[in-house]
Order: sequence, then structure tokens, then C-alpha cells
Amino acid sequence: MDLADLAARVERKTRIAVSSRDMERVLAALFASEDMWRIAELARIPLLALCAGLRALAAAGWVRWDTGLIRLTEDGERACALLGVAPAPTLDCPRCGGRGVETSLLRDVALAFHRVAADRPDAAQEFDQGHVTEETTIARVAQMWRHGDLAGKDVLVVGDDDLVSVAAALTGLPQRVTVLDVDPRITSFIGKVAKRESLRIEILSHDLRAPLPPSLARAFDAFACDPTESLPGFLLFAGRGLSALRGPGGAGYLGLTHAEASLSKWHAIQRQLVTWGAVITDLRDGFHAYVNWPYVETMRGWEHLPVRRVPGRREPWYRSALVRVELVTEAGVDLGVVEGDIFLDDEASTT
Ligand code: SPD
Repeated sequence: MDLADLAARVERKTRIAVSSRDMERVLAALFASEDMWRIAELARIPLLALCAGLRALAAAGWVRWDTGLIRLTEDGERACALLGVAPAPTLDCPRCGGRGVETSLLRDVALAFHRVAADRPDAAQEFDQGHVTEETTIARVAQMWRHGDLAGKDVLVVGDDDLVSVAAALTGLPQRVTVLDVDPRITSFIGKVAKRESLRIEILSHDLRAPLPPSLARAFDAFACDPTESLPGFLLFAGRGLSALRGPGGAGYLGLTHAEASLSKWHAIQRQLVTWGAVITDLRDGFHAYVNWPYVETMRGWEHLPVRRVPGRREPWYRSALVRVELVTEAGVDLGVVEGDIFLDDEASTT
């Protein structure tokens, strides 16, 4: 059995594009950990493809998990040696965690943010919510500041369970902070915090399936969002954000995972972003770490896991890249009203 055969098997089973390089990533992750969630974090392929891949490897006799730990067998280790697969090394910078941004200038903002975020609403499955850690939100805001997209700028946050609007406003740097969200718990929480902390945040309740209110179109210097990851859902968030930018030079910040997006989906997303007039200026893989959401056992991927263990809330396995895009032309986004479910495609596993 070679890696291309295994990949083809997994692809047929899942309808997710899987390459032999992806299967190599799975084996490299298995060398580094025996824990389902750590393997998922290291393998960097869609969770559903990983689960099918592990089952294909088990059928080939290369992997077993009868003890609750996922282990390469002797046959698996021999096969890896023949294939030249090496263990996945962990080489992230210990100071910045691989984010490449300094956050110490925002220490007071971070303290205030931890205080206000303490009683935030829990992630809701209905909206595919799952927020990033508070450190991650601060790092995202620092990245916006570093790129000149925060100080003196008009910033729109498109969907805000990460509370980016609050962290951005706490810095006192932006000229305007506007936030859109469909979840009344989020809009009312941000409203209460803004009042208590005397923050100027404009809060609008809005379902993104409808176009932006006309007053928000072409009105901002930057937007931030962490889209749901079905292809139509991701493009909906990105497209609405781009259509809120004034024009060339306007920037957007997005999060994109491997856990729910194959590199083929990354390709389709990047192609569409370019078609809309944007380029990627910055991509930091693994930048965003997520607090585990309370509905792990009812999410779509749960039944597919070979070993089912609820991860601790602060045991991050689900990460996403921070992607900064910038318009080089006017945004050519042509999205009208979108009907139906925006959360599902073949690769979505945490919804
Ligand atoms: N369903 C739980 C996790 C959802 C996280 N949404 C953002 C994904 C990154 N774009």
C-alpha cells in the first residue's frame, strides 16, 4: 500500500481532496503524539479526512487504538521508514507562540479585556460559534495595529463572538468601531460592556445572508471576521467584509483552518479573493487558538473520531491561520441575498 492509494481511498470515502502529502502529514503527526486531538492539530488536514485516514491506516495494519491511544504498529513504523516519513517537529518560537507579533504594549488592554470577557456568552452551535482565546484576540488586534489598520481607522467587525470590537475599542486607537452580529446574546453583551467601559462601539444586529446595510458599504478602512468554514459561508463573510471597504488599500483579517478546509478549499478561496480584487499580504498559520466549545459531543465530526474524548476547554487543538488581505482594486463583490444553510459542506466537522 502506498500513500497515493491511501489518499485515493480516503478521498473516495469523504469526498474531500486528499493528497499523498496529506497522508504523510498524518503519519508524521502519529510519530509525534498518540492523542487524538494533538494528532488532529499536528496533521493539518480536515478532521473528517483525518478520521477516515486513520481508519484506512488501521485496515492496512499500520495503526491501532484499542488502548484509547492512537499508535503506529511495528508494520506502520516499518512502512514509515521505507517511505522516509519523519516525525513532525515542534519548532514554534516560544516567545510569540509562532504568531510573530509583540503584544506587551497592549498589556493594560489585555488586563481590561480579560476582566470584561469573563462573563461572555458561551459558544452557540446554532451559529457555528467557537471563540478564540483572549490572548489570541489581543494578538489579532496587535497585528492590525502593526499593519496600520487600527490607529485612526474605521474598523468593521463582521460577526464577533471573539469580541474583537471590544479589544479594538479598549486600545482607544481606532476612529470608529462597528460590529455586526446575528446573535442577540453577542450584540447585547457587547452593548453592556461598551456602556460600562465607556467604549464607542456601534452595534448592529444583522444576518449576513442579507447584503450589508447601504450605510456600511464602502465605509471602512479595515474589517475583521472569523468566518464559518463551509466554502459558501467563508466567501459570504469575506465578500461582505470586502464590500464594506472604501477601496484599494482597505484591509481584511480572516481566520482559516486546516481542520475544516482542505488545501483545495484554500485554493478556491484564494482564487475568489483575487477575483474580487484582493491579495493576501500576510498569512500566519496556527495564529488563532480556540477555546473548545461546549457542544463537541454533538458536532458533526464527533461520531467519526476513532477515539472519543471531550477535550478540556483550554486544550487547544483547533487552530486557524490569520489571513490579511488588501484590496488592490475596487472590490468586485457581486453577492446578493443568500438563502439556506451557510454552515455545511463536505469538509465541515465542528458545526
Ligand atoms: N464550530 C466550532 C468552531 C467554529 C470556529 N469558527 C471559526 C473557524 C475559523 N474560520
